[in-house]
Amino acid sequence: MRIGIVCYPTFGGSGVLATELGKALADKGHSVHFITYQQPVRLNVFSANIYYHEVRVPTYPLFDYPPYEVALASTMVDVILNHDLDLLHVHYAIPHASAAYMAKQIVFKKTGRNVPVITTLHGTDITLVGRDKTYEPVVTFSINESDAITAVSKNLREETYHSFEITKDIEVIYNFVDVNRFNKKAIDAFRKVIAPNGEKVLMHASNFRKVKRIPDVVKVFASVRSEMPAKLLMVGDGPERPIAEELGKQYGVFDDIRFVGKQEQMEEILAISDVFLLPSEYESFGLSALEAMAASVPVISTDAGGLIEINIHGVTGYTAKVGDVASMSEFAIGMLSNEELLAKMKQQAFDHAQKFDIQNIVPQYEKLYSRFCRLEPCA
Ligand code: GMT
Repeated sequence: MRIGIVCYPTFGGSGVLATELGKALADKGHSVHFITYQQPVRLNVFSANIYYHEVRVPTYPLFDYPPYEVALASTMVDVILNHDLDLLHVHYAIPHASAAYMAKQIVFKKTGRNVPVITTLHGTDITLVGRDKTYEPVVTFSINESDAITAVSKNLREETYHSFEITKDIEVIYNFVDVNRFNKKAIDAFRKVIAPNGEKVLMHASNFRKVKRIPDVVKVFASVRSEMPAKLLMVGDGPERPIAEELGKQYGVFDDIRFVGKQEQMEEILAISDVFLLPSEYESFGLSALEAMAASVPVISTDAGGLIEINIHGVTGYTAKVGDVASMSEFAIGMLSNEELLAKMKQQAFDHAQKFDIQNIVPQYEKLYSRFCRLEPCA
């Protein structure tokens, strides 16, 4: 099929997932057209089946806010017409679903063709930004106008029904991970640089926004550090970083924290980690936790949102209530000070990640697409 994928090109989970999906579909012989304002970070391969269409947003002195959505919809129209796309799959509702609605109407007016639009809801487009009264009417309308709607967890599906007047069925297609890619042996030299004396390595990865509760990461680490030699790897960057640094100093653990910035080679960093911390206020899914599990790293997270669908308490790691730093610390210390338990949890985390392997999930999207095939058998 010829599939248009619209996403944010940044390190955020929705962009990562959309890019990995596009790459997997291209590997399976589909033509995949990425439509976004910048080369997606994970689009780091060459494939004859992958096309990239940059959305240019011309500026003009009158525009305090250049109209990205208009430029996006116009680019979608061009790509649909020039490449005869079979469907558009948009990731993250705002503003992608409404831009797709606009593009669909324009193509219909021009050609009489109804291009199917599939919207995948990812999280904050529903639970945070989308609920804002400024956006809500357009978000509700454009979700309802989509030909198919998917959510990345059962929790997100329920949240969507709860917060918006959705008149259609929302299907759950879980996020996925390429287990083969993440199932890596640790690079000894790298481990020696980070933990030269065999310290335990804790890790957190995110965009360091408030919802991630970065201070809780540092507090849990400080508790662990008071019991054993340990290091904390902070991957990513964002507004809460200065707070993490400040807290690290306050707790006297600053020298044991390494901020490694935004990284593409997550598998190499995960391979030297013993525990992954994700104490978020909310996660629709928690793709970073799944990537950790695929690398045999157990997860200590909150039980918020869809996290409990991914991280099984006492099996793949542990979950605690939001803000319950004491329990999360206790779980981390318990696991890190018991080699047998740690090895068992690592294995169980890895085993559970298989359920979300790319090979199991991508066919679910293909099956969804095939409902909209124009040709039989679906090309
Ligand atoms: O919150 C982020 O880290 C970014 C955001 C995004 O859309 O890029 O992530 C959301 O989508 C991810 C992929 O489906 C999920 O794994 C994250 O849990 C979700 N974030 C939240 O719900 C806060």
